[in-house]
Amino acid sequence: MLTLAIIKPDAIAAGTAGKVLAHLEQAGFTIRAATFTHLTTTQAEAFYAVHRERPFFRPLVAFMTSGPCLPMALERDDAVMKLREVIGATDPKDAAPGTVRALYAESKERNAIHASDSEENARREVGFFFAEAELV
Ligand code: 3AN
Repeated sequence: MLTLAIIKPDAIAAGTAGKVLAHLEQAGFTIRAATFTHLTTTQAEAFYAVHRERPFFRPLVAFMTSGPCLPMALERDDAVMKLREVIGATDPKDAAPGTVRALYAESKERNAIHASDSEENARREVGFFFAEAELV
């Protein structure tokens, strides 16, 4: 099963992307596709369209377009649920010890990594960044 992760601009800027990736590999995930990219405003708005009405939508889009990020399709059994476990809660203050966000996130917004939250969203989000032919 595949899920989508994005190592966010804060982790890239902090130089912790490699550590985050090592953490995910250690947790049994295999990289099936990855693309180092700098999202445009249009792309970030489309990706986070479900949050359009939320008060944090504009700051979220501004943050996600503030620098490069690393979207990846990751494979593992039970990938969606397991990746949510491994990354921890949205706010690093609530994230369980040893999770990616507890270790590397700065704040609720600058929280190091995105992960799909359902199988349906994982299919949509993997498809947002990668064509089927790019999944190796
Ligand atoms: P998660 O990334 O844990 O699935 P979501 O889907 O609720 O969290 O929110 C998407 C992104 O929006 C989060 N990763 C975070 O960057 C940002 N975000 C969510 N809630 C807030 C908030 N209250 N204030 C600022 N940013 C937020």
